[in-house]
Amino acid sequence: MIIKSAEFVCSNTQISKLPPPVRPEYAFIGRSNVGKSSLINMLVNKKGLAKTSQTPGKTQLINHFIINENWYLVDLPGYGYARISKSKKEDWDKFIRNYLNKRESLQCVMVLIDSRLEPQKIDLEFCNMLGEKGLPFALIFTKADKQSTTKTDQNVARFKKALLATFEEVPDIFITSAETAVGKDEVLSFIHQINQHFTPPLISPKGGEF
Ligand SMILES: Nc1nc2c(ncn2[C@@H]2O[C@H](COP(=O)(O)OP(=O)(O)OP(=O)(O)O)[C@@H](O)[C@H]2O)c(=O)[nH]1
Ligand SMILES: [Mg+2]
Repeated sequence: MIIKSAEFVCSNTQISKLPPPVRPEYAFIGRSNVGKSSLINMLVNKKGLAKTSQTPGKTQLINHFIINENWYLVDLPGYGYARISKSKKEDWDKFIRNYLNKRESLQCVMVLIDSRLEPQKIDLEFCNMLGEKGLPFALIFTKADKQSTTKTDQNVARFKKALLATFEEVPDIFITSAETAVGKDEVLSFIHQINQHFTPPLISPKGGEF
């Protein structure tokens, strides 16, 4: 898929204020600092579109970006940031769960996993929660430039194995790097495939191509 345009639309904490659910949407989620915002920028060739930082906890709202005037990428705050107050954590849980439960146009949750790490309990729990809700998800391993392919493959294999303790099959898996753009074509063509099958609701979006 060729990216012709990518624009910021809005930031929200309230589901009621999100754009109308008339276009296919893909949410990027994962631990704080895993590289969600960087991956979005890499996919759409626009450094600085989603705000990134070396300090975890940078993204704090539900951020919608419209791509090719016809589908949304959504940047979400990360989970598992230790230096966050209990009440903030509860707020996070509430509004992310609410978003995941209620967003009709959400086509696939893209769960980002740090490819340098062995399977982390918090990531497996998050995947299990999605599985219990019946929400489609894909796994995106990030920061693959930071170590050898062998090491990445080992961690991916371990994660798959851990998932198979609770799932019958593993979801689609992508290995990516925001630095080298590894995995870009694969992720975009995955999204493109799903976009092709999106059935617009009664109000159809104006113009544009998927
Ligand atoms: N080497 C390398 N660094 C990366 C990659 N992706 C992200 N980073 C770095 O990791 C740090 C965190 O990246 P972000 O994209 O802000 O991470 P995030 O998941 O959006 O973080 P929060 O919004 O805080 O949850 C930044 O310093 C990025 O430059 C990657 O693929 N390779
Ligand atoms: Mg971010």
